[in-house]
Amino acid sequence: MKLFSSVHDVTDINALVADALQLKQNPYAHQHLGKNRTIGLVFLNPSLRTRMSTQKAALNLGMNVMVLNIDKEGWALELKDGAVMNGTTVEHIREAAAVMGQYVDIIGVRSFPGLKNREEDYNEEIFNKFVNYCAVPVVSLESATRHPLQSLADLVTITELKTKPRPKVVLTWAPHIKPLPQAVPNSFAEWMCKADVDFTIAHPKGYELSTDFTNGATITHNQDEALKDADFIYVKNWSAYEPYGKILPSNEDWMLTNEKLQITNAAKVMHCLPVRRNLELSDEILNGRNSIVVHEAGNRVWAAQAVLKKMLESL
Ligand code: SN0
Repeated sequence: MKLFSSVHDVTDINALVADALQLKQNPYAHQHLGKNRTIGLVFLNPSLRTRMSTQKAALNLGMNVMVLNIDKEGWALELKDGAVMNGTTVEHIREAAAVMGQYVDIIGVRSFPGLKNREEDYNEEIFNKFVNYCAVPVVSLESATRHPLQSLADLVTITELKTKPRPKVVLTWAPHIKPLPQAVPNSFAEWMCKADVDFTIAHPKGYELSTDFTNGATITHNQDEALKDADFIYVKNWSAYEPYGKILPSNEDWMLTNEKLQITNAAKVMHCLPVRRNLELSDEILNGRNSIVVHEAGNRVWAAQAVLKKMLESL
């Protein structure tokens, strides 16, 4: 595997999930693969789980790890071709990415969307520049439109904890005070549409995701209807796709509570984290027995390790 940027880069998602669960049983069995190999993790935005779980995954495989918080510790990066760099940017992404490719065998990149220009974000301009200029395999650590390592960990978690062959999985929109990317819900939707689950998306009117990601899902504006008999509930806020990056007024009643869980099949509640308590998700759920958010975050290691193992095998 030379690129992991979406579900479309994976030939068999069930096999990849099985690999991840196998690695969870036996984390250190492939240390020879990473010997004398280095991964560089480049962050243009904050991270806790992605950073630590991907480092851990690489260390489990015997790799060396370099982390660069390029937004804070690197030279201010110019992204536009043809720019006259007489302002605040110091180094062009063409040189920066190419040079990093000289030092490492695999690069991981986190590049959030600006949420201003939809075309720029949905063309993945920043992420694709890294891919084009670094000349080594690239793994997405969340790009403008997707978070595939998160989605793989989510599918690993559902596969591990399901109690029936084809569980009902519901992605439900949650309130927030800041416009957040569509990357996590886009990505979760496109993985679930390929997985062996019965998949429903619930959101208030106006929060329709791009149909490029939701093809095959049942979509409703009625949260109660969606939650009925759910086995897994995936809670996430996102800003509108149209008008792009905007928050629409008054949907506070979409926060999940214990009362709303009554109509589910004792659903397990998931969230990619970080979660804002009592805004996106109530204390009672996060502190209660239905929440699996920490378990889910733990599985980030095995998802990342399954992907890095595939990349090392193709070096
Ligand atoms: C990011 C997002 O894509 O929604 C990362 C999730 C893994 N989340 C945030 O930016 C949260 C920011 C906040 O202020 O709550």
